[in-house]
Amino acid sequence: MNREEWALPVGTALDRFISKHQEQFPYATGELSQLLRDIALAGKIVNREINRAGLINITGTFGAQNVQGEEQQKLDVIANVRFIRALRNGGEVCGIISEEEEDLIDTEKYEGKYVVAIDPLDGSSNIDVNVSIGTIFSIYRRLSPTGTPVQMQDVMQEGFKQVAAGYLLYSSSTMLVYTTGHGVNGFTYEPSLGEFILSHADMKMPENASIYSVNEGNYRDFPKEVKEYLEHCKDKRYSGRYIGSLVADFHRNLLKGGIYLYPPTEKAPKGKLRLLYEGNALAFIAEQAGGAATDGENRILNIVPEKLHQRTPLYIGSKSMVDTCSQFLNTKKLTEV
Ligand code: AHM
Ligand code: MG
Repeated sequence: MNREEWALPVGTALDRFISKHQEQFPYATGELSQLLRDIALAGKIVNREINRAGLINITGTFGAQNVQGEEQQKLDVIANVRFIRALRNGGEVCGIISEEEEDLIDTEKYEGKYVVAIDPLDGSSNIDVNVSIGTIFSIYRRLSPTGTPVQMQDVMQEGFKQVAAGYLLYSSSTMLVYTTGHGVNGFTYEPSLGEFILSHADMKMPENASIYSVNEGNYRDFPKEVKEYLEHCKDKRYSGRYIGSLVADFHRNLLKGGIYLYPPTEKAPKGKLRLLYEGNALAFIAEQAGGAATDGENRILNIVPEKLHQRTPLYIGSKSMVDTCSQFLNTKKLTEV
């Protein structure tokens, strides 16, 4: 069946959409479908916590730091616990890596065929100020045999091996956007029904656009080639839009077209964002929607991970904007700053 034949109308509930898509794979056992349902359910729970955040005094820092030495917010901790619990209880996942956890988590569900990488609450600096935040996830098929404990090799796979990836955006409405490698679909949460409903079918990132999204406060620390590209954006009179929540900035650019940049800086010579929790999932979605993602030299999805919490520079968005940016970056090889 081609994509048109199984396309479902806007208004279809997520559950039905997942089941219908499963039917196009004759040997599918339903485990990936169940895993996606588990993630959606955990997303609903986290969404509820986020909506109550201001009321029940659960915002603010938790008094701990995550493995990157950043302050953990209470909601970061809550989201981390909720997603890990949902994934562990579901039974389809033998291992989990999380931006908020130092090590690989063995779920002890040895029959689970999948591993998940997750950033449970992205954009944490925006939690306390009621600005959009998100959850990002990547799903890989394990490499080690089922029936045995998860191995490090299972989670250290290149991004192009993802079987599914997506994000939840907690914003003016809550959305789940995901791909299984057959296009990108977006579902809006209808709170009175407790359902995600297909609202954005077969999403395509506009090929060219005029939004650039970067923390320009870091401008002086950017490599010369990045500064030149940003000058080009200004010469073109592009609009600058930066929320400071990667999911929200990415989502806007997915709908309207644009480029998001997190270049290396003096403080963070590999950039700030993480390859396994942020870069790979969004790169997979971007490519599936016709966009592109690079670290300045390599396609993000081709990078072989070396460390769980590895960081990467990220240039992601509309294809022709990322291509132009890459041309600027590669006029000379990126100078280390
Ligand atoms: P987090 O996962 O700790 O929230 O950090 C990632 C966030 C991204 O959502 C966002 O795009 C970026 O960090 C903002 O960083 P900065 O404040 O340096 O611009
Ligand atoms: Mg993050």
